[in-house]
Amino acid sequence: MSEDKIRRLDADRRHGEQGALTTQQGVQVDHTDDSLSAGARGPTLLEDFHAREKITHFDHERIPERVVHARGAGAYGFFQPYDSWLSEYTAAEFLRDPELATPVFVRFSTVAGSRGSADTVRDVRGFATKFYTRQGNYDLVGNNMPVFFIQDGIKFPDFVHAVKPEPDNEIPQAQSAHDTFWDFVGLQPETLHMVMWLMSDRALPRSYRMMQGFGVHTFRLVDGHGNGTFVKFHWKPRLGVHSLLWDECQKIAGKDPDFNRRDLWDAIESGAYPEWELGVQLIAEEDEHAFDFDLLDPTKVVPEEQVPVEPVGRLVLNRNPDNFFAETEQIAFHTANIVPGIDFTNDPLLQARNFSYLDTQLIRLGGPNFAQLPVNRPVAEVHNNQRDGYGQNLVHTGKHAYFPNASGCPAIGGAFPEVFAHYQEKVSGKKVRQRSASFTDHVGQAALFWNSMSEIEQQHIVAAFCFELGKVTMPPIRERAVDRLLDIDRGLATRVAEGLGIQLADRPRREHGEVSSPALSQLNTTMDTVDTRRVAILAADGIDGLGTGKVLEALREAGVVAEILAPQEGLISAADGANLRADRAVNTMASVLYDGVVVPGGAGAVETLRADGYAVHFVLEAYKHAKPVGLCGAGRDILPDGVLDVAGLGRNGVFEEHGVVSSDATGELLEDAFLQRFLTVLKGHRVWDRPTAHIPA
Ligand code: HDE
Repeated sequence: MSEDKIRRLDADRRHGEQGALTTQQGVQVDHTDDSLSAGARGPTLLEDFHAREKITHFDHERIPERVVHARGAGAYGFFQPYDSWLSEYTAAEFLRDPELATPVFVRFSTVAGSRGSADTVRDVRGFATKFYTRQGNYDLVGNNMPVFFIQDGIKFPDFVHAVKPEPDNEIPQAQSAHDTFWDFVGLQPETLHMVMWLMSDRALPRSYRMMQGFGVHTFRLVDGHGNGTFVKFHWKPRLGVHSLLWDECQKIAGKDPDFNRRDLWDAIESGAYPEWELGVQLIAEEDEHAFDFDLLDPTKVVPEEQVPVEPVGRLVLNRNPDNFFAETEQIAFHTANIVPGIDFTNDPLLQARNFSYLDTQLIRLGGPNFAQLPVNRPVAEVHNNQRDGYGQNLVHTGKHAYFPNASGCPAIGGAFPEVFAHYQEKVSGKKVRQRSASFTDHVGQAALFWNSMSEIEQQHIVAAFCFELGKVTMPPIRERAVDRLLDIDRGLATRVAEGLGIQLADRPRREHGEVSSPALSQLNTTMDTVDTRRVAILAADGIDGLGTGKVLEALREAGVVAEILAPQEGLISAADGANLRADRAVNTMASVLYDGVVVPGGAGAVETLRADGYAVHFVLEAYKHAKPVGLCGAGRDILPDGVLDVAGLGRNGVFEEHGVVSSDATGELLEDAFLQRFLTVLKGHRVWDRPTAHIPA
């Protein structure tokens, strides 16, 4: 971040935080606990300017929440290219200069819910990045899914009204599992590809730090001579792409509705800075029509196997905001905030967005001067003749607020790429209200997505359809939606129809062949790391203190966030006198808030834990959710006899079966073997082949 920007932010931050209590006018007051009244039991006096000002300001604290993407969390960081190879394609300095770290603010969000809704709902996630470049602010306002529900922005109000809570009773909050959403889907088949993504694990991210991001539209890069190249933007997370299970999501929505927000905040506070790689798919202008879909159609991906994603640079988030409202709430993204070297295409969804974002900020932020808010201010200098308006913070001097004027200020800039120049695309056509014929295949890529999923991902998709459509109250809506699936894949439609107990129409499916794109399966994104995974160690008095300490140390050394949970917080008296402290009481947490669990040895401790419903439920639930379970020595007795027979717990030595890692003696705990196996399972995120039907949910 530039020194100037830091200085300005610091000045803003200091405002109102230091010194004695004053009114807005700077008058010091010595009492803010009682109103001014005529006698201690008398009426409050109108002349109490301090009380009136305080309450009036409070009355006006709220601004309209975003009409979509109201719920979000953000952070500052930087973007830096690896090298200068993109210079051949773009004049945008921040993408070309490897010496340049451009400051950014990124805001992640859910789409449908209100500002106070839970983080772990089934939904698309926003991934919006503001680059404070030296050539002006550039906003890449993307999502964690590479396609969208509709092709033309004119359908956006219809789509959003359908997915939002129903208007008569405002139910349900932050969910697509209701009649109006599925009514729209059934009648508007261009939604189908995106609906497949929404029913997939992508809609349930384990963390914002473990999501891919996509610019969605095809944009243009423009080189220093004005030549264009089509581009698709991709963000790939360093930690791989990982999801929660739907059952977990629903439980976390109660246990910790701020789960994703907290995760981002905690990671940054602890110095585990989230990272993504920016990649681009480049397509030459002359190849515009080389695909069996239209590049301008935002319901289509360009398969990575066809056009590889080439790495450009790295995004690191390393600073939490100081004030949620001032920064995360007031940040104003706009797809039309672009810089020299980047341009739009005629994607009709993008064209509508280029209108909508400025328009929405005017009502949300109360007037045309929101770009002066600290989080929105460019680091590039701003000079123009725009004046006045609500919330004007600048004191413009001089007489000239028009152009041309005698002083010639502000001067007109030089030539591209110093100034922005629109890509000189040739356009012609009759004025028509008509969808291009090249936009009509709504199911080919939905089938591609389905074909590219692993068996477990397909199972989750079927379960998601059954859940969502199971909440639909009007049978014709449900039936039409299932019938649409027939066009994608008969197997999918049959499984969903069976799950819902409805009869599938007897008509042929459309043929798409078995084409697949392995890059679409998130199981192919797993990275070789356990960084910031959360592991609970269940403990109680009588625990094997030394062994537990070693597990804790080894996990933390590997980058895991390991926490000791005990029936009470505070000191634990270990069997061997070692010093251990519980980080949290087990009943304030839940297995759904962790990625794995370890029960160390110590017969006394395990007896106490076994008598504690929370602890037993904790391990069983972690097992049910396919998480790594580590059981050492007496820790193997945590569960009722026979429950985990499948894990081969009777065996000697260090043993792993279906992600349950056990060692038969406490001494073994110290062995690398136990930890190595546990960490290997943790790297895989979940143990998808674990049989769990015998454990209650
Ligand atoms: Fe948005 N979208 N959108 N959208 N969108 C907004 O802008 C809109 C679309 C996306 O963290 C609003 O400031 C229209 C696609 C994100 O502040 C609004 C259309 C994609 C965010 C708006 C779309 C997005 C928004 C609401 C169809 C993925 C949150 C508040 C033409 C590529 C940004 C605001 C943040 C927010 C309009 C479609 C992503 C109303 C009209 C496609 C990440 O302007």
